[in-house]
Formats: sequence, structure tokens, C-alpha cells
Amino acid sequence: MTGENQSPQTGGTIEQYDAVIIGAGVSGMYALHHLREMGLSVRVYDGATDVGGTWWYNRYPGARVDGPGSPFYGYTFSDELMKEWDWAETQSKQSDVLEYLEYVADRFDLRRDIQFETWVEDARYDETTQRWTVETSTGVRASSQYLICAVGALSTANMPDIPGIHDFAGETYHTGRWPHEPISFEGKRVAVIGTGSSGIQSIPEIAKEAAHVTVLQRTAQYSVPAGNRPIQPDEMTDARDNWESFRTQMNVHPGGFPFETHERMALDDTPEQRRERYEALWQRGGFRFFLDGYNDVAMSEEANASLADFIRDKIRGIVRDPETADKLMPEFFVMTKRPILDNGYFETFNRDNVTLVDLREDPIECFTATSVRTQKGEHPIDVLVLATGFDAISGSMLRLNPKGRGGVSLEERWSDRFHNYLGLTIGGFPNLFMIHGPGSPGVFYNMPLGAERQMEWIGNCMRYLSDQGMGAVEPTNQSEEAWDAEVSGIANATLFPRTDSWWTGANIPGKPRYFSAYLGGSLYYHRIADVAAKNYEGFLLEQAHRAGDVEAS
Ligand code: NA7
Repeated sequence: MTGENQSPQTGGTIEQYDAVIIGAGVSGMYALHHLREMGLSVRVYDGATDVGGTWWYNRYPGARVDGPGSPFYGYTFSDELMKEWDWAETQSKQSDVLEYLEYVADRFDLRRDIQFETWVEDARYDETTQRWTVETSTGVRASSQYLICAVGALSTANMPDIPGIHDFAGETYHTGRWPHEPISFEGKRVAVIGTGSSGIQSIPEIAKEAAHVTVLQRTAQYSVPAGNRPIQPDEMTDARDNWESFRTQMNVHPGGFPFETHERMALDDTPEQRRERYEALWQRGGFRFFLDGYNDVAMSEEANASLADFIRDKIRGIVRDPETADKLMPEFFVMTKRPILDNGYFETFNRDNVTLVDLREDPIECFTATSVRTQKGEHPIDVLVLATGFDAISGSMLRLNPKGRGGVSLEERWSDRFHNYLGLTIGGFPNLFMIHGPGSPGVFYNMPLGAERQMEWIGNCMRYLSDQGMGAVEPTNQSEEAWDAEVSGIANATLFPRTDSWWTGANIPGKPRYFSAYLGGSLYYHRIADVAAKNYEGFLLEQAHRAGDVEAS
């Protein structure tokens, strides 16, 4: 159904669609393609000027894929796309990933159904019509049966609230909101707050150019060499020639990559054998350092300590000044914050123009117009880089703050926990679907592939509703509670919830602190398929109020 209606309240025009998608990043782009292939009318809204989502925003120096990388970080839905696109490096640069996404947008003619520079300011469910109405920053209003929230797990920037930060008169940039024009650090004194992936990727690049870099570190981090290298032509050929087999492996692998799994446990090996294995993996570098080691590292304190000690020794071996090396010693369970890949991060502290401030022993007091003042001294600066991360996983849903049945807002519904069923749906919010939301594998899975698989489930659910003459679907409270217990049960068997991280929401003051991602890997896709096979067990289906509301074909 496509068309326009008059709004009863304002008399303004409301565009009519089967589905509205919020976000034109990796997930929203696929959602659009998939729903269009199903024959539905779809409109996508995005605040940016083009596709890419997180890859459009995160243009900071050194930004690269920092998980298992190319050629397997990308869409799998099109064999032609796989044949046509050449990846240059294993850890693709942000600009290469963005170029790929732009190519996908061209290749599948996506932009004709995307309205850019349009921020969705409100989304409300109408129980009578069983439809959502969205209001946007450009004044465009739209009504749709389905609302697909592809709002990004890492897209709501975390702006630190530090006394005087707004008095700072120099340039300030957040890594997740990086300007499009080139930023020169030449001859400038720069302070970087934050040593997560974004800080650790950008600090070595900034230090190459700046007069001086002051790194303001709250938590010392484990990081391993990214092992980035060019992808050889025969590797791309192999990936293409054996694509069917790679894709099958990706679908069964716990993280969505075509890697062998193993049953090795650290505690079954001697300390010497462990070191040998860690050393070989360190020399190769890349995210597989964490995957190809031992399976008990995320479960057992003792196994965890063997890997943590190894990395701490590496840091001590790289950083020449022992006092700086001491400050760089991470203390939490390794892997319980997002593992980090770097290109010469620890080596950067051997440069004369880099100073490390440990905020745990020397906290920031305030910013002035020209400096950052810590308890032990004043650091004059020209540029402030905020590598302070995101209100992750649930943050962008809360920023959207849709209003469901009875006008209840998501903020109210999620005040204590991120209630959801299957990481896809929320009770009281019929016909709303999330991609990579809380309760799903999200950032713990190959995100383009995860988006495809979640979206296929959503499309099938929509088709089922249409076939059954149903107008609305939402989970019961009991199914949400059972899902919450399942998600928490898996997480609580690991060390992950024991560390403060953006995975647990601990980086955002006042946020419910618990581990909300589904850690069961590809088991998730069996679980959601099983629910569908049982005629959407755990969901309430409501008859369509008006004929013609459901036209999924
Ligand atoms: P992260 O991993 O959340 O890192 C943010 C960093 O900023 C981290 O070191 C935080 O310290 C630090 N931080 C945040 N707020 C403050 C304040 N107020 N004062 C001092 N330090 C602060 O975000 P990233 O963008 O690096 O990484 C997200 C990425 O993970 C994503 O883009 C993928 O690449 C993978 P903390 O550790 O909380 O003590």
C-alpha cells in the first residue's frame, strides 16, 4: 500500500507505506532491499546525507574494521555483489567500507526509497488502525503498518559531562561524529579522552601529526596487533570460487565468520604450551587472536589470567618507560570489555610527543578555555578529541523513544530493564521490530550477516501475519521474561557481566546495568526459527481491524 492521506489532527499530508525503516546503515539498507523484494512499499529515514550509518559518522583518523574483517565483513545476500566487489585489506579502512555501502546503494537502487537529512522525531502506535505514525524533522509525516528500527547499536554518541567542557574554546571532536572535511593536527596540542577502540585506533595517527598528544585514560585496555595486510588477488578469487561453502560456514559459526571452531581449553595445556599458542596468535594478529586461543578464557578466572598476563607482558615489552607501562596495565578480565585491535598503539607511548595521564590517580578537575586541568597539573591544548564511545545497544532505541499502546513510551517501558522478546520485539509496541537491539547477538556477531538473518525472520513474520489475516503482533510479558532469563543465563555463565563496559551499560550514568546481548552465537538463529516454526510461539496476534491493511505477498 502506498499513498497519501489527510491527517485528522492537522489536516497535513501523511504518506502511507507498508513499512517505515529508521536508519540507512548496514541494517536499514538490507531491510529496505528485503522488504522491497517482498513487494512492500517502504520508506527509509536517516539524519545523514547518505547511506552508511556508523560508517558514515565514524570518520576519525585510523578508523577501520576492528573485528574479523574482509572479505567476510559484508552482505551475503547477493552472489553478484560478492563477485563484483574487491576488498583491499583485511581490516578495511572506514572509507573503503563506506565506498562498499555506497556501491550497494547504487547497485540495488536503494536511494530512491531513502529520505536523507531527515531525523525521525516521534513514532507513535495507533491501536485503532494498528499502524505507526512517524514525525520527522523535515515536517514529513508517514504512517505504516510496520516500524523497523535499524537505528544502530553504536550510533548515539556518549558526550562526557565534565566541568567546564563547554568553556573550552579550541576545536572539539567526538570520534563518532567526526567532521567530513579533513582535520589538521599539524603543530597542535591535542588531548584525547578515551582509550576504547576509537581512542586506540586514532591516537597513533594523531600522534604522527600533532605537536603533542595528552592521552587521558580512565581504564587501561588490552589491545592486540590488528595484523592488517593487503588481501591478495588469489584470496579474493578463493573467496568467490568457494563462496557457497564460505557462506554455509558463516551461517553455522558462532560469530558468523567462516572460521574453524575448536574445543581447546587453556587449563588443559601447560603454561609453556599456552604461551606458545598466544605468541603464535599475537604474531599473526587480528581478532582471531581472541577466537583461536582457548574456549575457557571468557569463563574461567584462571584461564582468563593466563591470557591477561601474556598481554600485560607484551605491553611491558613494548613500552620503554616503566612508569608509563605501569599505567597501561589493564586490570579487568581480558575480553570482558570489547577486545581491541591496534596499529602501533602501545609503541606510540615511546614517542616524545605523547604523554599518558592516568585519570584514576590524577582525575580531571575541569576544562578551561585553553586547557584541561587535572588534580596534578594543567595541560594546555588546542584540540580536544572525545573518544568516549556510545550509549550502546539500547541507546539509539531510547533516543527514538517510540510510544506504544496507551501512549506508553519506551523510556517508561525500559526504565528498569530492556524488556524484549528474541531481541526483535517489545511488548506493548506491536509491529515494531528492532535489528541488533538488546536481547539479540548484535555486536557479538558479524553485523551485516546478523542484520540479514534478523530481517529475513522479520519479513517471514510479516508474511505470516498477512497470510493469517492478522493486523498486529507483539510478545507476551511471559515470553519477554523467559527470554530475559535465557539471555542472562547465558551471560552469567561467563565473566562478561563482571566488568563495567558499554556491553553492560555501565558507561552511561543511570542506565540499567546488566549484560543484555545474546551470547549464544548462532544458536540464536535456531531459537528464532523455532519460534516461527511454532506459529510464533510467545506472541499475541491480533486480527486485522481493516481489510487491506496487510498486503505482504
Ligand atoms: P568505548 O569502547 O566505550 O570507549 C570509550 C572510552 O572513553 C573508554 O576508554 C572510556 O573509559 C572512556 N570514557 C568515557 N567517558 C569518560 C569520561 N567521562 N572520562 C574519562 N574517560 C571516559 O567506545 P569506542 O568508541 O572506543 O568503541 C566502541 C567501538 O567498539 C566500536 O566503534 C567498535 O569499534 C568496537 P572506561 O573504559 O569507561 O573507563
